[in-house]
Amino acid sequence: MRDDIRAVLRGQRIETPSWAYGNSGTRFKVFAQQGVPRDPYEKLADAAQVHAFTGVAPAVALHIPWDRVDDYAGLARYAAGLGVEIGAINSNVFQDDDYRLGSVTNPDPAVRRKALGHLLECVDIMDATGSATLKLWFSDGTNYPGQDDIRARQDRLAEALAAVYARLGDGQRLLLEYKLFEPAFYLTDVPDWGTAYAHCLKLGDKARVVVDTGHHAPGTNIEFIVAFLLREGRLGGFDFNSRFYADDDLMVGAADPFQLFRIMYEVVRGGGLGPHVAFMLDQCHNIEPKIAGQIRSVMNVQEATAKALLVDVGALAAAQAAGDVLGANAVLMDAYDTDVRPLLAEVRAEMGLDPDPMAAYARSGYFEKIRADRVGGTQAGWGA
Ligand code: PSV
Ligand code: MN
Ligand code: MN
Repeated sequence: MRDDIRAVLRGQRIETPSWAYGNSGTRFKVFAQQGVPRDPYEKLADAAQVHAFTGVAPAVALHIPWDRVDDYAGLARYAAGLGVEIGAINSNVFQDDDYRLGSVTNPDPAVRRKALGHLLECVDIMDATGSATLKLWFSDGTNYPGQDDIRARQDRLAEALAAVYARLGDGQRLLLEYKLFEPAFYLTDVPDWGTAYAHCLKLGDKARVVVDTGHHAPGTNIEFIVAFLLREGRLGGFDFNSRFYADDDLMVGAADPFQLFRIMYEVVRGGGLGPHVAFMLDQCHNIEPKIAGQIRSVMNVQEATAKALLVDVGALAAAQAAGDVLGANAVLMDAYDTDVRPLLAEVRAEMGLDPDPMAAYARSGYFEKIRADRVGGTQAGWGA
């Protein structure tokens, strides 16, 4: 197997979310699990396990205020001591009563000021932790036609984004996330990549779009969006997860591994495998064990990446140029149909890791230890 592919796989970097380690659920029920973290420090410790067994998950995204601490610089030092670092800072302007009619698009200027204050606080936390990325997802929208003025809400959104953008320091950037619907059902203020892209273009080069794979209508060609944004230099990253019906937040690559491969092929094709694109997981493990669920997810992304790297680009280009429809499709499918698990096992061995992260984690006894040590773990924030 080519050395350059192995090198890329060794250097891959996948960020796990702090909220994946705490209890989560649906609006019907949060199922408490044993051994879940009681505070942000324990979430980092769990994330460090995912990195220890995969070697490619060195960063952990925080969610504020779910991960609020007194000393953020201390939290970053604690992370470093565990062998991980703080990744994206995720804002939360969707869980206060004040945000019933929206946050930065709320018709009430006082609520807008409060929301903006939180977003700016998140940049302070980036300064303290050394995080380079602010990830913004807004639940803002309306439930009924006529409820509020669509254009005015866009103006308010643009105003808030501009204020946040102006606060970003050198080396910091803002990722704007879109979502088709939910919790608003009639209108969502950032419903699609086009809206996010347009706002980012206005803001400047430090503003990029983040693609959450669960945030599209069924059948959406997500790889087209990825190809387009990469081509325009505006793909900031991914929130990876799987969906069957809505924003299911299931393990990435579980529902549709072929889609994940197609996305990763466009990433490779567009030169997106690098630090300028953040590969984040945005998942909740409602019924499955959390650390193992994250390890499995990281492995799923690795497998899709390996297959994407295996595409014979020369043969593909030749078939495409010749108008050989079946030949071109066969080149892509050959890569997808390759069993890359032996290759990844070898790559892990080269990194000094166990070739089977799931088994190695199970053998480690970490879960038994946290189950005994931690009593009364907290919810991730969802379903609270
Ligand atoms: C809500 O849909 C959501 O899943 C968004 O995707 C955010 O990225 C995430 O929550 C964390 O706020
Ligand atoms: Mn997301
Ligand atoms: Mn989501």
